[in-house]
Amino acid sequence: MPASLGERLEELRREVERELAAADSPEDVEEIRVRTLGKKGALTREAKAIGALPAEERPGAGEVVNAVKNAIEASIETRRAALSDVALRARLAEEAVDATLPGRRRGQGANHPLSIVTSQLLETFRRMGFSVATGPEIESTWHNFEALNIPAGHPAREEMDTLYVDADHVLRTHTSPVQIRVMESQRPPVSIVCPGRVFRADDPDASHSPYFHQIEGLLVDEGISMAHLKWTLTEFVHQYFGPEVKVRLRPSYFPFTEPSAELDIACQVCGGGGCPSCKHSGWMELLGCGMVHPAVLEAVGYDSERWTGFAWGMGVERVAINKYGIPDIRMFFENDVRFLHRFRGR
Ligand code: 2NL
Repeated sequence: MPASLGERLEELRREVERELAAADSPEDVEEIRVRTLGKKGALTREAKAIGALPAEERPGAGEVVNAVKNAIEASIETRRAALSDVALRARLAEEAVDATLPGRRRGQGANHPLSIVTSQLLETFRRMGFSVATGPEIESTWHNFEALNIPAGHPAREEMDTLYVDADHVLRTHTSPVQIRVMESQRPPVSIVCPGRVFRADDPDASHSPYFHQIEGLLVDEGISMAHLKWTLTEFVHQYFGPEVKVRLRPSYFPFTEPSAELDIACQVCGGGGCPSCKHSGWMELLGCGMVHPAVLEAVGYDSERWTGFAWGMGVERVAINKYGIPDIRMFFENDVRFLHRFRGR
């Protein structure tokens, strides 16, 4: 005797339950659903066969097929949810982070001593009314030399001293070209300070580096004399090094100033009494300065009969070496953290 519709459907339901129990991913469950409830599925085939039954048997058969279909759909849904949950838990376990682990410590930074000294010096000049100007490190020979009254053939232009980029460009040997650029771009009065890195063709040793830092200053106006130079730079020394620090000017020579001078201050190590660091003179050289040469003013288009000015240049490394007692200029550029950490919190 052939199995009844009810028996066949009950067998199908049990078969599906067994397969669902054996499934171990949501994809397996989907495959079972298509094979059972899809267009060509086993249950769909039984539902279609109802149409061929005698009219009085159809309602009963429809009810049985629907009941089994609902039961199978519910089982599939339950199994799919369970397996999705398992997949999610597995992923969460795999990607888990231990939020209680201590974080990685970041090393504490510090300002570089040259940055500290540069900002302190600039701040002092700012308070006295100077503006800060900067410019390029690669300069034309015009801005670096000619405009500064250093003609072709001058020894300072030799390749022994100057790093050439090409025939008419150099790595600037001072920050004076910044002042030339400012004067070219505006009429007097001018009062600026120019910080920056400069370059010389020097082999490094304890007191030489092929790059170092300068701050130059320039003031141009009507009626400016050596007296203004002396007062301004003395006031700067008193503000930066202390109100009692003695100052003296000695005659010197620069191609871009006339007259020119060196400014010395009382030795900061011994206070002026004499010690090995000032070679027992009681003085230390701080900067070079002078009245801007008329040829420089004319080179930027200023009338040197009407306008006069003074200028100065100082080495930032020298001030820092003095302030912190640093024995070797190369220490500024080695980036040894043990050296840099001395300046933490300053
Ligand atoms: C030094 C000497 C100096 C200047 C720099 C200057 C700039 C212009 C015109 C005239 Cl645009 N002068 N600068 C003047 C005198 C000395 O530096 O020993 N520096 C470390």
